Order: sequence, then C-alpha cells, then structure tokens
Amino acid sequence: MTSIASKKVLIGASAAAIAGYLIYRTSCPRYRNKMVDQSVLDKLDAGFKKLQEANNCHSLLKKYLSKDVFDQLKTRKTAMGATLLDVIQSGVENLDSGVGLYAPDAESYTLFKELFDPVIDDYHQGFKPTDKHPQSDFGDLSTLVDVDPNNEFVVSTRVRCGRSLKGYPFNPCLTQGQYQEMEDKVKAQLSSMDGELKGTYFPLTGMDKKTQQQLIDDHFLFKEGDRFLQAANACRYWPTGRGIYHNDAKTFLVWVNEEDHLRIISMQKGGNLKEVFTRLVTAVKTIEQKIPFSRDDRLGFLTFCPTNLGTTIRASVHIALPKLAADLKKLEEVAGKYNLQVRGTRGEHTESEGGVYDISNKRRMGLTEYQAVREMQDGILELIKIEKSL
Ligand code: ADP
Ligand code: CIR
Repeated sequence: MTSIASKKVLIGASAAAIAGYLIYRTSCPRYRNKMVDQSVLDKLDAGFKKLQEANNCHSLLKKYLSKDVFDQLKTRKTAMGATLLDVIQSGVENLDSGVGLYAPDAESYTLFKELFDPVIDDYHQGFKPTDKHPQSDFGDLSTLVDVDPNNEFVVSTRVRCGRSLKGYPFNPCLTQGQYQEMEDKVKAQLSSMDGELKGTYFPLTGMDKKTQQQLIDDHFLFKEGDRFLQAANACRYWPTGRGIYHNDAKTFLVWVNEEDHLRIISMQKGGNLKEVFTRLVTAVKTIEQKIPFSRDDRLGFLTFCPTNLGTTIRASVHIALPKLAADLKKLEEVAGKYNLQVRGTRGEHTESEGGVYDISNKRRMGLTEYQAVREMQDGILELIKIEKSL
C-alpha cells in the first residue's frame, strides 16, 4: 500500500517521475516481495471462477468468498509471504470440502479475516468477530461418566487436542530444517514423560509400511496422502519430521507434524469418557510445562484448520446405533440437534465400516474444554436413549 508520505511526494511529481517511481516499486525486491505475483493472481482468478461455476460445491469457502471479499483479499500477503491462494487452494482443488480453507500462518487469521471470521462463526455455531474465546478450563472431571457402562453401543472413546509450537508457522510455511528441529524438540521433551504416559517415539521416516498400515487400521496413526492436506501444501518433505509417540497400551498418543504440529490424544476401548479425558488433561498439563504453545487472545489455541481453533478438542466415540443409523440422514439430523458431528469409522471423509460411526462434538470455540467434552457426553447419552426407544 502507498504510505501517506509517499502519496504527498506523488502529488507534486511529474508524470515521468511517477512512472519512474512505479517502475521502481515493481522492480525493487523490497516492494516486489510485498506484492502478490501475477501468476498467483491468475491462479486466484481461475480458482474463484471454478468455485463460482461449481454446482455441487457446498463448502463454507464457497459460501463466504463473495466477489467483494475476493477482490479485497487477493492482493494481500502476510509477512511470511502467504497469500489468499495458500488459504483457499485446498477448497478450490477439492470441491467436496466441507470447509475448504486453512491458515498458512497465524497472521492469516487476521489479514484474511473477512473470509475467516464468517467461516469460524458458521462452523463453531456462533463466534462473532467481537467474541473472545474463554480461558482454558478442564472443569470438574468427577462429573464425567462412562457413557456405555454395559458395553452395548460404544466400541471406543477418544479425546484429542491440537497444539502449535510457539515461534513456528504452520505447514505450508515450514522449511525442512524446521520440521526436523521441531521433531527433535518434541521427541526430547516426550522422552521424560513418566507413569502411564511413558512411551516411545516412532518417526515415520524408516517405519516399515506394514507397521504404518497396522497403526492406521487400528485408528492410532494419521492416514497418509490426505488430498485436502496435500492441496493445502501441508505434506511437503513427507515423511521428514513426522511421527507418533505412544505408551505401550496405546492409550496415550502424540502425532507430530501431521495437520498440526502436535495432536495430543487419549483413547481406550469402551465408553469411559471420564478416564479418557482425565488422562488427556494430565498429559496436556505436563506437556505444556515443557513446550511453549501458540495461543491467541481472541481465537484460543491456534491450529492450521479454522475448525480446530479455540479448545481444539474433539471428543468422540466409535459407536454402533443400528436403528438410528438405518437412515444416515436421520442420524446426522438427530446428532446435529445435540451439536454433534458424524464421521465414518476411519475419520473425516470416510465411510462407516460394520455400522460403526465416529460421533464427536462439532464446535470447539467459544466454550471451555470441559464444555466441549460435556457436549459430547450429554449428546451421546441422548442418542443411546433414542436408540433404545426405537
Ligand atoms: P482427528 O480426530 O484428529 O480430527 P480423524 O477424523 O482423521 O482426525 O481421525 C483420526 C483417527 O482417529 C481415525 O483413524 C479415526 O478412526 C480415529 N478415531 C476417532 N475417534 C475414535 C474413537 N472414538 N475410537 C477409536 N478411534 C477413533
Ligand atoms: C474440508 O474442508 O472438508 C477439509 N479441509 C477438512 C476440514 C475440517 N477437518 C479437519 O480439520 N480435520
């Protein structure tokens, strides 16, 4: 943008001087670096057109990227060099995205706020630009229960949260060296975990394919080649810096450098949410003492995807509700009433296997960690009640 001082200079200048100044601006690296390249602008125009012309696209990206917002944002660039293209390219390439955008760095959430704010408000079911995410509060853990004490419906329970290491950007802006550095730091800190949380770090580099696939099939490890993340430029240098830490029982796990820098996970068979969340809280509190994380005053904990901001908590059960699930639309509709989201057995964008669904809290912002987990607990107890009544 032209500063007020340089505007004053331009007012009194000759046409030749102005032309000279403009040539200088486009050729000087200092200014050129602040400008969005023509090739990026061309891709943005093509991407916007593709979104507009897509009839079967229901993403929040398409819903909120109006021509007005697009024109305002297309020439902006963060200090790290990220543009609107970095934000929207996953949703442009994958028209079946539910959301369709990612933040390449923390600054993107403010620089591109005209797009992020309405998406955040919509996904998290009410989080206005003037709202502030509450302070962390894990609540009174004694009020949580086993949602299925007789083991009739729930196969397993899992709670995860995401964390970003302070001082590092998100995937599309990370260098290979930074991936390695972050992995080393995390590995060193996790090696001092003790008691139930004591475990081993397994880097993806060098892991044999059979072991990797078994960990994925057992729902412990992130999948490889996620097309939404790939299109967002989040899989560069793969598998460098990526890996998984877990205890022997695989009830406490940490994913390193997949979608987020860290995903901290607690899971076990059955429906004992109280045990699962209590383990997660102990782990998070321990790790937070060792590693500083990025937290924004308004948005809460920062993550790559706007759906994960705030508490970053996704509390889920793998559950079979055969009567309710006889009509998937109906299951989704009933789950929606309790602010719950239905996913397939292998997570987002997958199908149900053997009638087992992954049902979790949908919103993660504008409420505390305890409230997010409680939303899942209360909703699942209601769904089980309905299933029993059918
Ligand atoms: P995330 O939970 O990190 O957002 P995904 O939806 O891709 O990501 O799920 C990651 C993995 O966690 C998948 O293999 C999924 O099956 C597994 N998972 C989710 N919830 C449960 C659960 N309650 N029990 C067992 N595995 C689960
Ligand atoms: C989509 O828009 O469907 C994907 N980009 C995923 C969005 C939310 N899920 C996630 O962060 N795991």
